[in-house]
Amino acid sequence: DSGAPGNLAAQLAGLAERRGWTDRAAFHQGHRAWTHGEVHALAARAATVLADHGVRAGDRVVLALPDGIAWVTAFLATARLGAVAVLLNPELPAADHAFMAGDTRAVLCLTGPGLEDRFPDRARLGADQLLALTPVAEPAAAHPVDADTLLYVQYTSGTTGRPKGVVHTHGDPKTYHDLIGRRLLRITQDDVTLSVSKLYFAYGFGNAFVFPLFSGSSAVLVDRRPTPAAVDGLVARHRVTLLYSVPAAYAALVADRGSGHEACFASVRAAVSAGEGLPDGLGRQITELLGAPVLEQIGSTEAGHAFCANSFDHNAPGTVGRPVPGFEVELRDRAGRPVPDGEEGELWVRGPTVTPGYLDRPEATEGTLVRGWLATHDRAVRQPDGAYRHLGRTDDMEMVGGITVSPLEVEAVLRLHPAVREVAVVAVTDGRGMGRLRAFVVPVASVPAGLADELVRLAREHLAAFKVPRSVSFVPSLPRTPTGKLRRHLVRRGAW
Ligand code: 3SK
Repeated sequence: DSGAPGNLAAQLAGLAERRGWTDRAAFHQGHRAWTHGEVHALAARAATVLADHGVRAGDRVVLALPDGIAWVTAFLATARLGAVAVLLNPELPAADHAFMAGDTRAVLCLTGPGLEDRFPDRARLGADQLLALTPVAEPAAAHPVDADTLLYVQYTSGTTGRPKGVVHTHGDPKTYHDLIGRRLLRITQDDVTLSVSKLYFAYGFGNAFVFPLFSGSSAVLVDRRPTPAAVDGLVARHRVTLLYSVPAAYAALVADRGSGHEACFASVRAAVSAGEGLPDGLGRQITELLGAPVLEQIGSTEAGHAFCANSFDHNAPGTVGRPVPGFEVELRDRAGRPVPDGEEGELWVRGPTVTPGYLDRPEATEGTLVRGWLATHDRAVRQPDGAYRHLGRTDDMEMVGGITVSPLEVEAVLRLHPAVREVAVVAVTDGRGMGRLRAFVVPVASVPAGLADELVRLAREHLAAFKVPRSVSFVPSLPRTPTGKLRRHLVRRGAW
């Protein structure tokens, strides 16, 4: 591997060797643990299995897998070959998977349990098969690449509702770790991570894959989103020190308090929150429950990981913190002029891990990346201490449970129902301060009995679970501009 120092898989295997981490646990799943040495040895052999299935440097390989050792092995094996991993949410509907496999021209699709019939027109390999073939394969040499060679693609929804592939390079993960894992979170080999956010998502990828492998620490992997009771059990069993989650999951954990589980959180030294803003008061409740500081941060798929973050040195509750060292952040008005402290503006970011662009979408790239600055489409205000208070999104996208949802996509599905004349889908805040999707529907005539249930069923048939509206309200009209454009901000506020 010494001939391929830029290759992430080779870099990590070399690091584990040099630092003496090979016998230390890297990942825990169920009742098993894999050491750093085992993980890199598995990946080197799995690379040969992928090569036997036709994967070459530069090829795209879909990973539609739940979190687990197969995901880790598949990612590192793909990286080792110099191929590009396409990280997909395994819970997406078949049509989304087909679109993304086609968009990336994937040569091989690695599928998890229950997804055997996905990607019918492409070469496929099940996670179980990959793990069964790996021990008998020879280890593959790492393919030489540069720091700016593409390593992985993650999908993000665009304002048009059509997902776009965001690319990142072999050099990016080390930078996430140097700037955030090591410097801000002070991760050492003794840490144990639990991330409620999954590995296919930028936040989970950094937390539970990159940081443990670069620090010699370990992560607990869970193949589904854990319930509060499961989080309690995992924290206690593995003596988790770093908990990464999103506000909705923290709220559920807090709601579960009093069930006698508080003592199991004694090992936790920090609770990191991202994905959407923490509602007022929730941060304090989390600290009371866990006995640890809550460090809120904000990032994006395009930035790779967090670009603003609170840290042990500077933790300003109610804010997403200061710019991560190495990142520049500017607040601009709609005309692109800088706005002064205390005034609301749009967040623009420049930094070492910002994506070079969207896969095969030069126009979308030009609209989002302007002279090296990334338009995040977030609204924020800068405080005198340099920390940013997040005020929401500038565009029409909605945030639910830390995931961006295109309301246009949901509306398009609901409009398929013949009783729907117009529809607007927005995130409304529930009693616990969490964003939930609600559909406002103008019916064609009077509302037939059972229409709300039928619409939710329709959405379930066509969309991923997190895009299904939680409630439906029937209204006589929707607020529109004179040119017929929906005034979505008024729908959100219920003010028309
Ligand atoms: O969603 C976020 O705010 C986030 C935070 C940290 C890393 C990555 C992401 C997407």
